[in-house]
Amino acid sequence: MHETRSTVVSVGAAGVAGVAGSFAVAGFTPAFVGAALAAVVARVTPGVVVTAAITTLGDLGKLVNVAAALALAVVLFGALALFAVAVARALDSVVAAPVVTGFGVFAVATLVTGAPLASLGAGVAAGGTLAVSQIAGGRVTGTDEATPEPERRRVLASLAAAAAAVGPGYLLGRSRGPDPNEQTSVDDPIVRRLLDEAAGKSLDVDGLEPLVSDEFYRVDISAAAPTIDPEEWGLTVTGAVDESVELGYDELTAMESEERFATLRCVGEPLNGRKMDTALWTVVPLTDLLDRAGVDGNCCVMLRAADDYYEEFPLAALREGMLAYRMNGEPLPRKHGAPVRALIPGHWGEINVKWLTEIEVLDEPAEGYWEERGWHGTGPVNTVAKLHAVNRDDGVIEVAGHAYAGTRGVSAVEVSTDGGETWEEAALSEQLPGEDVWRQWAYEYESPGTAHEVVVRAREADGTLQPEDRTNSFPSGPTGWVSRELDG
Ligand SMILES: Nc1nc2c(c(=O)[nH]1)N[C@H]1C(S)=C(S)[C@@H](COP(=O)(O)O)O[C@H]1N2
Ligand SMILES: [Mo]
Repeated sequence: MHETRSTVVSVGAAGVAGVAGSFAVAGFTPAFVGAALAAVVARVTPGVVVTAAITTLGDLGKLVNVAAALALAVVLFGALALFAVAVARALDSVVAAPVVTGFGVFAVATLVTGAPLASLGAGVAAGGTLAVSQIAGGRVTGTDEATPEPERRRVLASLAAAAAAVGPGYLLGRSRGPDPNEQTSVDDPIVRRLLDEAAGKSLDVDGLEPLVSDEFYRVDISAAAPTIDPEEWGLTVTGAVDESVELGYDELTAMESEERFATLRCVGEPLNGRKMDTALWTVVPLTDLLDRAGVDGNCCVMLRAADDYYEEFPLAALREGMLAYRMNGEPLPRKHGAPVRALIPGHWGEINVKWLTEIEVLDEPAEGYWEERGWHGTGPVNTVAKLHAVNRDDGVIEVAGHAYAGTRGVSAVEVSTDGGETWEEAALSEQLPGEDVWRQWAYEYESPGTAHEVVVRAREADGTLQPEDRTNSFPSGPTGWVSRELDG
């Protein structure tokens, strides 16, 4: 079947409008067809490719993922529109093409997202765009020999209709983006005092993040964070327990809580990377809940989340774990797992499961999401001293960074300015309360006037020196001393 250019443009426009209609209603949430497809694409992409994307592209990988998903959504909806045009020709019907497009897009979007309301937006926008282009073209079935004028009109009308859907659709969807939670800060004097303490203990070094991170990194398997109404949220403890228990949000927040400083670090980050941050979390320890369920056996647990993420690790680690529902005095932001996430002291970020919904106690080990993709990120973090700030003032060089050793604690950071020949102790920020929190270090020295290599290494609380041998982040997290070549 020969397709005129105007047909291709109009079905393409319908595809674009469909995606825009979905975004208009859903915003960037899992109900948006682009986000849902991005999650599907990420999940079916082989582990080696995902790992290569993480280690080489970093956050750009996410962008590529979303771009691919958007293209896929447009092609999918466009193909549906093309099919609808063919049906309309066969039926020789005026209304068939937009109607079949609308229903088809609605049905497929609902199938992909499980969200009929946002999918309705997709269907209406796609069907509407096709209707506009058909009316403008002055024909419906497209079987006639194309004459230049209606052809042109049809192309222009299609583009205009798609633009009319994309512009307002984008604005509407974006307005749904902001996290309503993020504005409502809780005025708690204990939180205030602890945050002030952290600010006071932070070293005053240009270009060095304070002890409580200004911006907390983010790692997600899905492009769009789930949106969970706290009133609808529930956590179940299931599996090898005497009795399954369920916990609601009001019940959780009525329990006795603690304020805890804790650092998280991603196993997939480069040695001197930026995926390590600290916050003050409002938490409820998990022990009571586990006791209530009556845990049998002593093996492991699988934590499951609303984004279909799952991670398995030893029960012993979970016994030290907590449920966190506030971050720096504000309700846990959506992107960090609202309404409730797990915090497992001293362990790699990946088992700190966000949007937590289920704790299943297992009799036998199993593999989590990242372990199925080759990672070994369920254990304790590696010790690291990072070098992020270099300041120069009149022949004096100041280097600084953060050091973290999980619950083993950091007692010293040592700096070499001659490539590891000789070592000096850096100044350390005072320890914040809590045993799972990083420290800052800073060191000033007279510039040698020539190029030189600065190396940093941390010591744990018991004096253990951070291992020197370099390994990549894959599969068990990066190891080795950070070093940097500096000019004189
Ligand atoms: N449900 C869920 N939890 C998750 C993830 C995820 O993709 N989904 N990512 C994990 C990883 S790999 C890390 S490093 C931390 C990061 O937490 P943050 O995004 O709050 O910094 O969350 C972990 N918890
Ligand atoms: Mo991670």
